[in-house]
This record gives sequence, structure tokens and C-alpha cells, in this order.
Amino acid sequence: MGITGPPGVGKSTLVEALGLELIARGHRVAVLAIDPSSPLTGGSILGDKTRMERLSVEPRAYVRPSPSGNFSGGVARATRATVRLVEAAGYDRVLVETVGVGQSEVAVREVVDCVLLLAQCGAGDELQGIKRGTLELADLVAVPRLDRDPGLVRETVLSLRGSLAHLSPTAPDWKTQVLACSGVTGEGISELCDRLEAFRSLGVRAARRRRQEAQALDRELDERLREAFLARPGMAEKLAAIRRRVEAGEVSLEAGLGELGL
Ligand SMILES: Nc1nc2c(ncn2[C@@H]2O[C@H](COP(=O)(O)OP(=O)(O)O)[C@@H](O)[C@H]2O)c(=O)[nH]1
Ligand SMILES: [Mg+2]
Repeated sequence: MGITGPPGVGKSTLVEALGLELIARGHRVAVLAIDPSSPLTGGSILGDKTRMERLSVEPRAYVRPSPSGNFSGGVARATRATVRLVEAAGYDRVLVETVGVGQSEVAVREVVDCVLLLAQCGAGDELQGIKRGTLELADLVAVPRLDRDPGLVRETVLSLRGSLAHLSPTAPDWKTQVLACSGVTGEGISELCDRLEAFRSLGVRAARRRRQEAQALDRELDERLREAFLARPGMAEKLAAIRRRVEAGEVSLEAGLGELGL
């Protein structure tokens, strides 16, 4: 499962709470979390919970924070392999937390069976900040901080339900639901877990994975052709030199490509 949402919304806190709930239900849980203390998010986030101290000491949990450096562009590539690996190692529930910015939010969709979007609670205008595209990709939406701001959270839930009513379902026989919760007190976590398990039992996972792998084929092809090209003797240096000359206006793009034999 992928957990998406803006930095600081409460992804790590929720992942830890969900992870503990899944363990209590008898599962083995792996968490692939992206360390947000990177240039991507402009430094560390106040009170960041990526380390998940309670979950990481559980014998049936495996928490792996990874630097976001290899996650922005190569998100699909590296994460797909890691998900398969931890599954093979016996972790039957895998939670992938995104860094919460830009392309990672869309890319994660290519490697998980199900997407949970965390929405920041806020009034009308702030909600407009949730891009339609992001909401469209969510199989489930949760609004955290029910403990701190119950009124605003409930209002946000209603408003999001309204927005979702206009979107087409992400899977047949499925309706994207919006739930209020608190990663801190655990309120609403069991219900959220139930909904996630309900999505799992829809049986769309196998088809999604096959479609993802078919899509990955083209991307892998692009990537590997590029790697093979750059692996030619002297090619990386040649490309760097031509790039400099194109930038300096000494050669045109076409001439530069010609020199590379393209
Ligand atoms: N009161 C309250 N605080 C929360 C909740 N979820 C997250 N937080 C706090 O919000 C801050 C950022 O949370 P974090 O999980 O690191 O956000 P992330 O960047 O989305 O992973 C931390 O200080 C959390 O303790 C919640 O449900 N209730
Ligand atoms: Mg986090």
C-alpha cells in the first residue's frame, strides 16, 4: 500500500499506527519510508516521525527509511524491487510512504496495489490545494488529527466526500471512502485498516500488478537503452562536453546529436 500526502500531514505517524494494528491482527509488516530530510522537501520537517520508534522495535516489523535521492526519478524502479524482496522475505503487508512532493505522488501508484491519500484538514479554499489528479488516484482517503481538531476534520471529510462524488471509481465495485482518524490516539485506525483489507479482498491486485509491469517494460527499455548508450567508451565525457557546447551556443542541438551519432 502506498501512503501519499503533503509533507507534515501525518503519513509516518499513520503508517506507524497502521503497522501496529496490522501486527496486532497477525501480519508481518514492512515499511519503506522515504527520509524527507533532503533537498526535495527543503530540509527536515518539524517533528518528523520517519523513524517510527514504536513500530521498528516490533519483531514482526521491518522499517527501512531510505534517502529520497533515489526516489524521485527512480521511485518505481527501486521500490518495485524492494517490495518484491520484502514480500519474498515473508512480510505480507508492505507500506510505502512517499516523500509527499511532486512526481513521487504519482510514481508510487505504479508500484503499489492500493493508494491511501492523507489530506490536510482545512476549510474550502485550502482544500482546493488537493489537486484533482491526486484525489483521482486515491483508493482511500484519510484525514488525520481527529484528536486535535475534530470539527475541522469532520468538515474536511464531508467536503472531500463531495469532491469524490464527481470522480470515477478507481476499481470496479469500489467506492473511495474518506475517513477521519488520529495517528496519535489511534482513533479510526481500526476502521481504516478494515477498509484497506476490504480493498484487498476486491481482488484487483493481480490485474493491477500485471498492468504495472507492462507499463514498466517501456520505462525499463528507455532506461536501459540510455545506460547502454552511456556505457560506450568515452560516451559520458563526450555527452558532457557536447552539452556544454550546446549551452554555450557553440553548436546547435541537431549538430550536437549528430556528433553523438544520433
Ligand atoms: N495531534 C496529532 N498530531 C499528528 C497526527 N498525525 C501526525 N501528527 C503530528 O504531525 C507531525 C508530522 O507528522 P509526520 O507523521 O512526520 O508527517 P509526514 O511528513 O506526513 O510523515 C508530527 O509532529 C506528528 O506527531 C494526528 O493524527 N494528531
Ligand atoms: Mg514522513
